[in-house]
Amino acid sequence: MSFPDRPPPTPPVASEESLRSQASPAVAVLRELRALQGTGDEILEALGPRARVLQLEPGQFLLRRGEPNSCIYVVISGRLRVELDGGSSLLAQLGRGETVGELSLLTGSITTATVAAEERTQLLVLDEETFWWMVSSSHEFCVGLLVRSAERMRSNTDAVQANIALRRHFEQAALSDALTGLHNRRWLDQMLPRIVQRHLHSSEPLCVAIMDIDHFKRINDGFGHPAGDAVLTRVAQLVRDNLRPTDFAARMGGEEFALIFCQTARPGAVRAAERLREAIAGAPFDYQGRGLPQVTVSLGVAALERTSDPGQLLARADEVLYRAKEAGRNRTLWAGSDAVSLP
Ligand code: GH3
Ligand code: MG
Ligand code: MG
Repeated sequence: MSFPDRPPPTPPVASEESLRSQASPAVAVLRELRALQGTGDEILEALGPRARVLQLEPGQFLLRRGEPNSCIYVVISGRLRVELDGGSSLLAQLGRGETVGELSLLTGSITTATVAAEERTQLLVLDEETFWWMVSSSHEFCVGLLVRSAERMRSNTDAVQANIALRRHFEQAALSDALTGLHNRRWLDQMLPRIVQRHLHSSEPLCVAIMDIDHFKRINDGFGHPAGDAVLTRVAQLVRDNLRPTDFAARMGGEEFALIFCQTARPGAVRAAERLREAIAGAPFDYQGRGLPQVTVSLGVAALERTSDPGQLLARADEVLYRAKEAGRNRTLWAGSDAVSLP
């Protein structure tokens, strides 16, 4: 069950009037509640008239996240649902003898979770004064309170950890390419400016290459789109195998990749690009046991200049890539000079 979209029209907490009309809970009932276990009958007898009984209907709210709370509630019967925010992440379900409200009461802060009844639920309500009276009267109550508070904190920490892991997972997914597992265009747009800044700041050389698979359309047309996908995946693997750990690779889209050679001047970047081009041109490609034509790539390399921004850097690499295509493909050219490698 999840919470209704809208709060119920009736106020979640019963009025004083109706509270008073409820009979005091019998000592026998109190004695069986986990929260009060071990507490002597004398204290339970004195507690009876001080405590109130509250009944919630299914879906009715007891506490709302962000609102103040000054009571501790013990479940007599029924079940409560504790969520971080209404309707989404279930934090806990509380049954007979379990308590809620102690953390906000102890810390004097707002409620950190939303609590509602999953079914018709009866609660023992200890207001602040009664709560502190119990603390000073019953050692067993204090010990139980400590244990339950520790459990509650542990479960909250677990939930926070799980949320952090989930967020990391989504952040990671948002920045990587689903097909190849390389970084994606969004990553490139976010990271390249930072990488450029870092290199400009430290006056270290940086090169960027754009690599494009030659006649990729022919693979799609001749062998089908899934075969094209298999080629993209294999090329990405060859990229990973042939780059240094300090370099970066991203799939910019389609059959186009950006390679970032950190702390590398143009001759080193061209050598790295050529090594990769040769590895691809020499690698066997197949799809479902069927051999595919030799795959080749063309690359355009551009070096960072003091005046260039990330956009210009990529544009210059793209420009030379275009020239490499025109010059016959399966080659690396660099910006600002003639071809440095013609196979
Ligand atoms: P060139 O040598 O000039 O680069 O020619 P090309 O055929 O490689 O380039 P073109 O731009 O004509 O074709 C690229 C093709 O890549 C067209 C597009 O349908 C295909 N493509 C883009 N993304 C994907 C993908 O994720 N998977 C597959 N299988 N094909 C894709
Ligand atoms: Mg292409
Ligand atoms: Mg292309």
